[in-house]
Amino acid sequence: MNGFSLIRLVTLPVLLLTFATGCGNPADIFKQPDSGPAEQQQQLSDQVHVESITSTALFHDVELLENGSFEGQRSNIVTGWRVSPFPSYNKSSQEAQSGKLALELIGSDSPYTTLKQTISIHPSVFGRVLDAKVDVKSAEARKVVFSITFKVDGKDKRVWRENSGGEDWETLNIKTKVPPGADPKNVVFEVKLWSAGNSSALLDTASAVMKQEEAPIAFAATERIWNGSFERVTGTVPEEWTKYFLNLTQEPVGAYDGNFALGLALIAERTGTFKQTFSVPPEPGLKLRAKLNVKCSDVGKLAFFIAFDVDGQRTLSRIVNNSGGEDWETLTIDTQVPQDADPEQVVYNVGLRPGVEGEVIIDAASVVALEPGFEQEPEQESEPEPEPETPPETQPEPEAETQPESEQETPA
Ligand SMILES: [Ca+2]
Ligand SMILES: [Ca+2]
Repeated sequence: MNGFSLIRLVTLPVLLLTFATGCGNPADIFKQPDSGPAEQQQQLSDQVHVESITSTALFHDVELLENGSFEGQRSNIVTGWRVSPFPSYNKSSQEAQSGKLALELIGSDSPYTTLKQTISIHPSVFGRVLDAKVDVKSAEARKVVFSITFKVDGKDKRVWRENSGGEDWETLNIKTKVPPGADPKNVVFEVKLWSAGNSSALLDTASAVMKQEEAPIAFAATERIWNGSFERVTGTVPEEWTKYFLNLTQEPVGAYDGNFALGLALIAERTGTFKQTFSVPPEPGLKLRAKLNVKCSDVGKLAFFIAFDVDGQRTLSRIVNNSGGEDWETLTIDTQVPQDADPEQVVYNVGLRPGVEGEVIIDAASVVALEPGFEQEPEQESEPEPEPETPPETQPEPEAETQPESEQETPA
């Protein structure tokens, strides 16, 4: 698969150049005036290498996926893609967005049914923009997660989108810079369907191309928090989240977003915490907008903060709930990533203080990043500045870091 994609990438420009120059030997276009036969032979054998250096512009706007329209399907086998669990968790559909067929993913016994394809990008495009998209139709919101994963120093760097749900097709689009150091042969295009409930999703028109954009791109639409709507819960904890000294419940009534909100309840007379570690683009001066929607009748009992790791020291931006009403309250933190902060270790954290009495419900946890110059995008509403910081000694979180692992898995 990888090798095949690479060959496709490399041979296309060769053919284009051959055609454009109208000569039989594509190596001629690189020939120096004084080249002899031996040199020509060397150039022929180096042809692919030379091409890869001299015609990088042609690697833009070339489709990197195989069978992105899902037209190649037979007996539950969809050409070019891997579906798991396999077999029988996908089928053809005549309800196509492009061509004659779409692919229908069906929920399985596993938490997810997964469709993926590994693509190769050209090494010269590091730092440029990968533009990937797929059309999705799935009735329930946030059942489908579309992601692009880069491998950097053996670690996954993942960018994703969730579906909005409804009766119509929607396009999930990821536009992201290729991170420095990414393995060019191991970029994974993946669509996951959360299996819980009666789930299925139609997919069509998948695409991944490199764009020749070197200007900064807006990260605003890229959500940094995984499963921030708390729709996907395995056991008692939402996927990708960690809890300490809390009972969590999925609340099916009155969600702010999707089908569920999340209820938090203390299990001891001490601060309970709930958090997720996320990464941000390593851009100097990057600004973040973090949000959490809460219902908490006890004013000042719920703290929401974003924590950065700067040379081993924690730096916080923090806000507490202050409406105390029955309606949803949106807590917003606007902050800038500190210089020298570790971009891979930013923590989204919710703390619940001892003494809270009423019900506490949260939903729609979100962080988006804005590159400098993009903070005035028109779709942004203006938000009040967060309240001034209180001193670090009032932070509820540090002792929870040292709690035994088993606390995380304590069933409700
Ligand atoms: Ca199709
Ligand atoms: Ca939700």
